Amino acid sequence: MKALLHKGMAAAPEKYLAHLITEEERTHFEEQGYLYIPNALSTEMREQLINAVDTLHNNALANGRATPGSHWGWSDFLGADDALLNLVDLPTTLPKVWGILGWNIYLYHAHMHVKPPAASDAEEGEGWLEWHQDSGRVNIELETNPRPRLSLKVGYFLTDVSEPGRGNFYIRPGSHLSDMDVPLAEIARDPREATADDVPDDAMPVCVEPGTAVLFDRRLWHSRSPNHSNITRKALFYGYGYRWIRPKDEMSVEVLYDRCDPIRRQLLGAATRNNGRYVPSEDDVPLRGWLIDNLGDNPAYAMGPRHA
Ligand SMILES: O=C(O)CCC(=O)C(=O)O
Repeated sequence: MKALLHKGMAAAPEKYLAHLITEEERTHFEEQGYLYIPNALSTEMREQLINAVDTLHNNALANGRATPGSHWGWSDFLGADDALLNLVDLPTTLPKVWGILGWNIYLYHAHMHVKPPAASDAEEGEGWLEWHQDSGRVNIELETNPRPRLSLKVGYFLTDVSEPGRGNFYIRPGSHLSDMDVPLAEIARDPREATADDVPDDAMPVCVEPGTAVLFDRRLWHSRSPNHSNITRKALFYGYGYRWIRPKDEMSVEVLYDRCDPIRRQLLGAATRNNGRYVPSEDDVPLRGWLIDNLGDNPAYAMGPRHA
């Protein structure tokens, strides 16, 4: 059965307009590098998302791509379940994303993580992810200081991480503005699960209720931490960047285009031509048209008074 065409933002602008970024939120994000959005997911959405994550994880366990009791991460899942696809233009978070980055954006990266309770024989401190800024060689090859933002991620916490020790996401507030050493000698690296006994003094666990979204600047130094609870932590991360940034994951999204509205297609990376990512036509960036229709004739208004 062919899936129904998603009606999209044009059908319900008020749902998005209710969540425009406030000046207080913008200031917090600019200064601290992150922003909490409580209740970004309804209970029903959260349950659907947990179901979708569990199904993919169980498939991976069945075919040997995941190991029982071990951390598992996965990408290229947007077509697997509508609940996962619907996060691409979620009314509670997308207005904050365009409010920070503007309208020439798309989803360049998405990954999910399932982190079970640590094994009883786990070493002290095992289960940290190496502290990192996102985007690998971007942090080596860009010459300015601080490095530019370029992208941000929205983390959705599906399970209860309201207390530390539950495999929490960790951040160093404000660290996005101070460049720190990156391993210049290496060709490249993605952060690895590791034993880390040197948690920085300014590190903070992100303790949030299930259904909270956390926006963070890609430059914010961050990590994942050991899970000493009896709750398996489940989280999703959606990365938005400018349309001229290349995708970071395998993303089989073109097959979804014919059931998406134009804005969702933009957010999934559609372009009229390659140059349309750098020099967009109206058809490349329907999000801009939506902002003009709903917020006034200058779409930069969507980013707030500083841009007006
Ligand atoms: O799973 C986590 O808490 C960390 C995720 C992360 O490091 C990332 O999105 O780059």
